[in-house]
Amino acid sequence: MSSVRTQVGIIGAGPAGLLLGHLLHLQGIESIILEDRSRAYVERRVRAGVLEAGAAELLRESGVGARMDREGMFHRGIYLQFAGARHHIDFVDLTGHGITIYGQQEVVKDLIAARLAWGGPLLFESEATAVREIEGDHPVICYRQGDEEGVIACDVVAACDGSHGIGRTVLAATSPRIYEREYTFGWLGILARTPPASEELIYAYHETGFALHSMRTPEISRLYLQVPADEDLKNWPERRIWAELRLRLGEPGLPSGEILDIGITPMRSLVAEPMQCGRLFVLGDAAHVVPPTGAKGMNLALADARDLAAALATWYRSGDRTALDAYSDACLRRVWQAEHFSAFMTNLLHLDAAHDPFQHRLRLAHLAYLTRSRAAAGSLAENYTSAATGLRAVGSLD
Ligand code: FAS
Ligand code: PHB
Repeated sequence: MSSVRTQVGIIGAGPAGLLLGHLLHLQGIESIILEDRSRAYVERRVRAGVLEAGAAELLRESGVGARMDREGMFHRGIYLQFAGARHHIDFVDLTGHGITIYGQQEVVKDLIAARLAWGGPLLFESEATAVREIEGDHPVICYRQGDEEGVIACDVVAACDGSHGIGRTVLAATSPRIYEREYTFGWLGILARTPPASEELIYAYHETGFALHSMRTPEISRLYLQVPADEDLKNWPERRIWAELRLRLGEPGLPSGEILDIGITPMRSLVAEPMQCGRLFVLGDAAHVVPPTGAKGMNLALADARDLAAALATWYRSGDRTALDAYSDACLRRVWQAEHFSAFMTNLLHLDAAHDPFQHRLRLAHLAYLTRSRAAAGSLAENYTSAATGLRAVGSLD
């Protein structure tokens, strides 16, 4: 049994864990990151695609944004497609902020490369199996790497291990309040080698269901279709996927292409309160999950990492625990705003299970209102870009 010591033990090498480790390093604070999967797996996993301006700026300011600036795509806004027409919502005109399209796996690659470049401890294929003594001053993480068992003694444990990790389990033992909503539908997502049909994202509401046209590069499209939550991929041969995308997106000429990745993502909302207990701090999907309609998941994870890194830097520098004790409250204000917006966008753009005609007309009415009212469009833009509540509005490293 190997036993090592560090200041911050981090579980999970997703956006939250990797950025936390990076920001702590910039403050001279040691950490060890445990990641259950291989490097190849986490760098290949296709997930989110949208970075808010604050998140992009944070990556840039902390020295890991160079490739994002070269390869990321800046978008002024999004399109809403409904009732056979397409309408642009110009975020820059409405809020002064746009968004950057840059795949989550690219963010993960950049953060892993930065950590390995300075020799930061990052243990792949190492599963955290237990977290103990979180109520004391010396918590420990037990982990398994192959046949080896190990223990990491630390001052603080940061559970960044996603919605199925051990962090949520350990937190659950402290009787947090769990707020949860399951949706009756999910997203069938494909990554396809075909040029995007539009220069910006298209969110489409159609009487057969929701569709989203996103992208990763000028040659690679990322496309989603609303499907029943328990849908079987076998019911979706490629021909049917492309036909339904053309119909719902209003893009009869959408070219098909080689499908590079395909999967069905369930839709749910969840918040665990509080996001901390003693020396355990929980970040990202381990603490909160949002339906991806608002493009918030990765941005929330990065924002939690920024808040916790700033609070730990103050605590290590001066012993002042104020920000550390307020970590959960500070994050939850942002999280609940994002939960509300994600639920709003999900309910606005997806068919309900009953295909209720009254709800359908309410959706069309609100979509039409968004295209007529600068105030309504401004509220959507402010929430989508987090212009009022995002990274820039919380915490600071210095
Ligand atoms: P992550 O889940 O990214 O990372 C947690 C890491 O911890 C993983 O690498 C996992 O292997 C590791 N881990 C788990 N248990 C462990 C243990 N016991 N020991 C060690 N390591 C452990 N968001 C969007 O905004 N748009 C999208 O389109 C979108 N699509 C998604 C598709 C899927 C299939 C999923 C699951 C999520 C999607 N999300 C999307 C949300 C997603 O982007 C998350 O919000 C984001 O990954 C959260 O980042 P982290 O909190 O770092 O957690
Ligand atoms: C994506 O590009 O994967 C994406 C974009 C916007 C969303 C969800 C996913 O709301």
